[in-house]
Amino acid sequence: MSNSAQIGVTGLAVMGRNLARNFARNGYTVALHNRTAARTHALVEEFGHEGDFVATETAKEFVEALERPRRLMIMVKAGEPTDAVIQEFAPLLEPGDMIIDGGNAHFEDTRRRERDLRGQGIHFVGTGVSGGEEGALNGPSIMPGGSKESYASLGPMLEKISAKAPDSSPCVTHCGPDGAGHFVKMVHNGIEYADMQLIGEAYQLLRDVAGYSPAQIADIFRTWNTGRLDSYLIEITAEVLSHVDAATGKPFVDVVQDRAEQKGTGRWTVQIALDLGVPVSGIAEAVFARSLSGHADLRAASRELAGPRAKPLGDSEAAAFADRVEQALYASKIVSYTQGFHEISAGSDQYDWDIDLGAVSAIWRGGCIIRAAFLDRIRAAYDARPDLPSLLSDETFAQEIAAAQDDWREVLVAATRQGVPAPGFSAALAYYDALRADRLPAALTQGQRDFFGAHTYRRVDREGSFHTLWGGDRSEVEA
Ligand code: NBP
Repeated sequence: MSNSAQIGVTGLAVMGRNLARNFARNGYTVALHNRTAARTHALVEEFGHEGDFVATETAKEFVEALERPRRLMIMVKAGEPTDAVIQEFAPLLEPGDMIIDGGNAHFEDTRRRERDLRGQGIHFVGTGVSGGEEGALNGPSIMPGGSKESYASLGPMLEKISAKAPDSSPCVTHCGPDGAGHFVKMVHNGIEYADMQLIGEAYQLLRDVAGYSPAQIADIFRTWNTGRLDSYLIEITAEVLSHVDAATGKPFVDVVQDRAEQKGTGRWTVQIALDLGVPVSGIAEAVFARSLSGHADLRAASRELAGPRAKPLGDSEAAAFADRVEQALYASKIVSYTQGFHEISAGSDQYDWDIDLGAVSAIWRGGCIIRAAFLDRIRAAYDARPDLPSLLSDETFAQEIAAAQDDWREVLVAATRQGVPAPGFSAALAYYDALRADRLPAALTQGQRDFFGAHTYRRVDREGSFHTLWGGDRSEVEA
């Protein structure tokens, strides 16, 4: 068994097991290890015929099964388990070996682990993996960070097991050093939250304002999926909406409790955006909408508050409204990607990662949850102009938003009048209008800050910082 495996996977729950099978199906010899050995044996028993596996029970056996330099992939629960596994294996490794963490780690943890292991000559490769269980088996979108040397050794293997975009290119790119891969994965998940929230709002508007049934809305989504909104999430939304609960005969969506859960990467995206000073309001609204949905007691206590209840439109108006909702959804989606890419760009500047935004959009075209035809256009925008200040500065996107905006505004008017919450659509439009505003009330905010805290302000007509003597004669002094 010794030194024969090109890669080893430790942590063989759903993700690790499927990634290990994916490597084996692609012709690699895969060493297997799991804290509880039963999982390792179950994998070999069930799927051993799919390729070359080397089952191991101890850390020593596992490490010895790997060819040098060793490639050891960790697929355990993110957080302390990852540190525990690193502590178990690192002493057995040698300079040049690689530890690849494919879990959903916080990028700051990845930076710390990379730093700690660098001293020992071990390459720590924090790697985002998206696509869930099915993607892990048949081709995920892969976002590795870590050193260039590690990518030279690992890249070809990751390219082989990754999803392929519609133009057949592999959905993997070296995102940048240390935590870059996990940072990109985090923002991917933040964008996923925003996409799901916007789709949810479109559904609710079509249901409450237009008066369509879930089955009719499923058909509308299917039609949208043949156009510019073509994406995995729109496709599965139609599936979910057309599903009927076998026990009650009701639409499935009506028998599920309306409380959305979250694991944390969306929240991290917003927390980090706050630290970086990047306005990701659409992603934040998506995270808050999930939190709000979970406050069952608060919602029950507030249900009788005054306000309109939506009255569904007639058939002819409903169809026109649905077209408007498509425009609002598309425009809001452009804004949430704009915000997500802004965050990646800010993270890249802050940590010196030099992330190629066009390459990132290209690897999200297959395998991952946000895969969408639209990402081709984002890539084209960044390829044409790598220093694009914002996606909204791209002429094509700007024109599309210009064409959508009247409908977008009308949809929000209808939502507001009828009391249907649309925080994602509304945050996206507010962001758009704030960016295009000649003047923002931030001037007044600075005035207030100077009044109560002598925080100073800058003038539009001269350089320098100034303070007004608010408590005195209100003359201005240079600060
Ligand atoms: P889980 O996140 O449920 O983790 C289970 C695995 O962690 C098992 O192999 C378990 O070993 C191992 N483990 C734990 Br728990 N504590 C350990 C410890 N102290 N030492 C060693 N091993 C330990 O598995 P998953 O859903 O397959 O996800 C794996 C990673 O992939 C996670 O980081 C997750 O965030 C990430 N991810 C998941 C998805 C998804 O769709 N599920 C998508 C993308 C990324 P045991 O068998 O002995 O209990």
